[in-house]
Amino acid sequence: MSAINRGVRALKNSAKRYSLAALARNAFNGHNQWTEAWRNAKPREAYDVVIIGGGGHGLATAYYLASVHGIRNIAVLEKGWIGGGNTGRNTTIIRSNYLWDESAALYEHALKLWEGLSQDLNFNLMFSQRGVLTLAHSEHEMKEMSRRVNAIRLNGIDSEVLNPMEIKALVPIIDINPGLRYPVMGGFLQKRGGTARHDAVAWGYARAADDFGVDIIQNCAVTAIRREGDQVTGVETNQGFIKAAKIGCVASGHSGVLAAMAGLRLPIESRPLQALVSEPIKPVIDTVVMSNAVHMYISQSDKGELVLGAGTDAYNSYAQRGSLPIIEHMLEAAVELYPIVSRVRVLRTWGGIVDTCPDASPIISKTSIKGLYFNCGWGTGGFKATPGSGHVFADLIARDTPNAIAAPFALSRFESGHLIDEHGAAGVAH
Ligand code: FAD
Ligand code: PYC
Repeated sequence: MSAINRGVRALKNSAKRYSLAALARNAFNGHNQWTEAWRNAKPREAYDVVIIGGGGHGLATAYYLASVHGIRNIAVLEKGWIGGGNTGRNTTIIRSNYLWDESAALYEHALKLWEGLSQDLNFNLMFSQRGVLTLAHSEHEMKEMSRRVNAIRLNGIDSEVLNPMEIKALVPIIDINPGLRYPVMGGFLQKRGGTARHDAVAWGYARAADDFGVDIIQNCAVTAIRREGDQVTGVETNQGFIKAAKIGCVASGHSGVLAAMAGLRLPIESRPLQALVSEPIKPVIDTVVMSNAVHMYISQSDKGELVLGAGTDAYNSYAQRGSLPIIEHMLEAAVELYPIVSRVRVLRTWGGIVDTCPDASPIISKTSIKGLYFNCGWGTGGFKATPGSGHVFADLIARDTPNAIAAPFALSRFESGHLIDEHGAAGVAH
């Protein structure tokens, strides 16, 4: 299909989906005739770009390749259902308060995109800038916090220090008794930080990419990456061989597996990361509070569930589940800091597999194989980066050269030693 035809189809799809007549028709016919938000595409023989991984980052990459770079002969291959990986498993915290200049540039680029993303995708992502507060529980953390806040502000990113009384005013359910095992000594707040609806991010990008003619192919597992000499030629999948001039791997916890398919080894470990929600209760907290020292964080979803998360499990695994002691440890801390938590029931716990780099920073990089690119290593904190990651990765794939934001995150940093150590900003331990 030509680019013009795809453009015309995108316009027609929009008119069909969003017109008042369509709304009225669907309201009166029992909502039975909504058009699918994206086509259930079957693989074609060849594509200019194949993206492996239909999470937020992969879908965003496809969307920006199409919308910014005019490359529309693209397939996104997802072994399960889109957003069924970490995109649909995370606790949706968004912020850009990182220590080093390179990370500040990357995560702030993402946050700026978040600020206009619902409009850009014409999809309500429920992006809510309710603020993200990080607590300090010791003298050491207080000093570290001053350094961090100064660095963040020097990069033009909002960050402010709060004392315990100010924290209590912002978060009435918190216990600021100085006798606690981990007393609240202070904290720093990024007011522009917040949350978004994670599934909506996958759906919004999928629909927008589909409007540009991108084929989104679910239940399509990549089983091998083929190359001739040092150039990729395509991928083997459970739906057959698909030719590709360029391949972008955006498979989060399974990045190491994909790299091995191409004969590469990444400096990555894959570990379970767990979270849970309580039964829904009336609104009790309208910001996000993180506490790195005790490995727990809390927010409240729009449905009323308390959303609580822990640090990573200590062992490597590809099972999307973690161990009970991590949950118990996190809940002990939660009950101490927020006593009302002891009176709500746990509704659901789950885990995802996160891919962590030795410096707790991502990889956005070309490889030694022509046409093969990796976007991975986001560890416990890639949801917040979704739009920025897709935007710069699309740019890398389209131009075959990294832009200024992506360049520091190339694989070559593990040879040169120019690591970007963001363990302190990771929010949860890993
Ligand atoms: P994914 O959404 O995992 O997408 C990768 C996709 O690749 C998957 O759908 C997978 O099925 C597919 N895939 C893998 N192998 C293949 C193959 N061979 N063939 C085809 N498809 C394949 N980050 C934050 O910023 N804030 C948070 O609050 C936060 N909380 C988190 C809480 C938990 C419990 C977890 C697990 C993670 C959290 N994260 C958070 C991290 C964040 O979820 C991830 O960094 C981010 O979602 C990664 O997005 P992605 O699109 O790269 O990965
Ligand atoms: O990166 O902000 C973060 C985060 C919070 C919970 C998990 N990751």
